[in-house]
Amino acid sequence: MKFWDSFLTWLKIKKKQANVLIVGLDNSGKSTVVQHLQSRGKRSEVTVPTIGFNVEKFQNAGLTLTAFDMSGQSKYRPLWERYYNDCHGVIFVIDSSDTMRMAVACNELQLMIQHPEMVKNRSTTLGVPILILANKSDLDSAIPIGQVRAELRLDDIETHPIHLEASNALTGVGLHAGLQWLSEQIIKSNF
Ligand SMILES: Nc1nc2c(ncn2[C@@H]2O[C@H](COP(=O)(O)OP(=O)(O)OP(=O)(O)O)[C@@H](O)[C@H]2O)c(=O)[nH]1
Ligand SMILES: [Mg+2]
Repeated sequence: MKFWDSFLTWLKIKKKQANVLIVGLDNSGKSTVVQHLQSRGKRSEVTVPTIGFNVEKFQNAGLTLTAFDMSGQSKYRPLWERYYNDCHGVIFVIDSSDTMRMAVACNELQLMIQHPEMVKNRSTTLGVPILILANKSDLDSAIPIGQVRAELRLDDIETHPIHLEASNALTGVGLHAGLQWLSEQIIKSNF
């Protein structure tokens, strides 16, 4: 079966499957990001706070991505680590206007990258690639992307491939570029 899967993938008849974990604090825009990536902007449903998590699929760069859209509420955050073992990439969504909780977001990011399941990667010495979306960049109260980089201490992270992209999940700005980077990193990791 595995041979057939690989053979069909090689023939480009079947797309390679990868798991992407979507995390970040509550209200940062995770479900809105997923909704946009899935519908390519054709639909605009109102999102409700996620309970537990939702699983959605979409395609990009020859990959079929299974997205685990996790709830960001503090009582559900312990759920995130249960999915680290089997994830090939992470989208960490930040509300760029939520300056009061930037330190909380930074702490959650640090906890995640230090988790043993996130450090090991199939065939490289680097950990799972992480796309950080500085979301809600359309809001006047959003801080500049350079400040998001500093507040999250991204320049200190050496264990994981990291990419920071400003985004607006309502219009889709930044999402395609960010997802393209993540897909390329996943393909490179030869999972
Ligand atoms: N202005 C603006 N609003 C956004 C953006 N992205 C999401 N929102 C809004 O932010 C609110 C929360 O979005 P969700 O996608 O439900 O947030 P979430 O991160 O999934 O939240 P939880 O499921 O509770 O963890 C909604 O009202 C969205 O419409 C954005 O880029 N800009
Ligand atoms: Mg949600």
